[in-house]
Amino acid sequence: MTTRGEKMKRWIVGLAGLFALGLAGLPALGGDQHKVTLMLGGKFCDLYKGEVESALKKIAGVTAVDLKSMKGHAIVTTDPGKVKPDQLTAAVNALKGDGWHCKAEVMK
Ligand SMILES: [Cu+2]
Repeated sequence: MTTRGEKMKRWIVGLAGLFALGLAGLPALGGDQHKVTLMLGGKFCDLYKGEVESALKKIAGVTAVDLKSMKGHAIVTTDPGKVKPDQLTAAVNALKGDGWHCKAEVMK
């Protein structure tokens, strides 16, 4: 025989289980992104941040480029496993113009 109290208890346990699953899922979502910090250099490169940003954003798998949080650096958010750090540095190293060029290395 099931009492009202037992039913209630089962319901609460079930709800707690769902809640725990939800919590477990959150870090998995958060871990779905990856950040690479590039140290920028090169003659007058700091005047061409727009070029750096658009070159990095053109790479498939790059979801965000942050040039503001750390002076002289680009914090690049990528989908994990889709972008190799070498692709990011290569894109920046290819930027050059009349009397300027950019260089990047991955910060460890
Ligand atoms: Cu640095």
